[in-house]
Amino acid sequence: MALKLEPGTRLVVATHNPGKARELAEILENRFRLVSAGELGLPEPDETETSFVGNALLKARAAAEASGLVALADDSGLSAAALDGAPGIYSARWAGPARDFAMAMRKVEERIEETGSQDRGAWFTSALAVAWPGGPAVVVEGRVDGSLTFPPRGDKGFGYDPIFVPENLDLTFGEMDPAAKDAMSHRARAFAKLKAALL
Ligand code: ITT
Repeated sequence: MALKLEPGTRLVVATHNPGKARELAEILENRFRLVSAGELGLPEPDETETSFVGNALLKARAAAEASGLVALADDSGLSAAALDGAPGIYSARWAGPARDFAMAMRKVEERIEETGSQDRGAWFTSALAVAWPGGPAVVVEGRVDGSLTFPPRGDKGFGYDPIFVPENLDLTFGEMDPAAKDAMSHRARAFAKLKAALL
């Protein structure tokens, strides 16, 4: 039988990142009854895999097993072309335990300057995984391309949004309205694939 996610399903959104949780809630609209990992007091698993897809599956499976509910997890990050894709899956870790993204954005700028490269190309990736308790899991990946700008601009969004300008636009994700970001983001593109697969 094909895997389906029925509208109205109780779905645990397995993230401890409030910016991500808000965006996922916006993108999922009112399709599901969302429960947060925080509400259920779910532990944050160590992200021991070496890819976005691997870590998204790991987080979704852990939340599904711990809650007994269908779980959705996102693993995402910013990749700089001049840094061969770094920080990538280490995007959250570059901000340290205090989740200091002003510092993390300076680090991206400094590391690129150290390479001497003029390439400011960058992309965001989001892997979205859905896992059923004791059962199967599905994972998809979405990506948005663009370029980096320094110093950071805008106070909307979260994480690295103030240094990322999506292709063919002038505003950073940090300057765009949330709905405009949601219409083109890596996370929205991953969800479109999930929708095609599961809804
Ligand atoms: P969870 O694992 O609990 O979901 P996390 O913040 O640790 O939260 P990740 O390991 O997936 O999540 O790290 C992704 C990091 O990449 C995140 O902390 C952001 O800084 C950055 N990132 C991902 N999507 C982003 C977006 O849309 N805008 C800006 N930064 C983003």
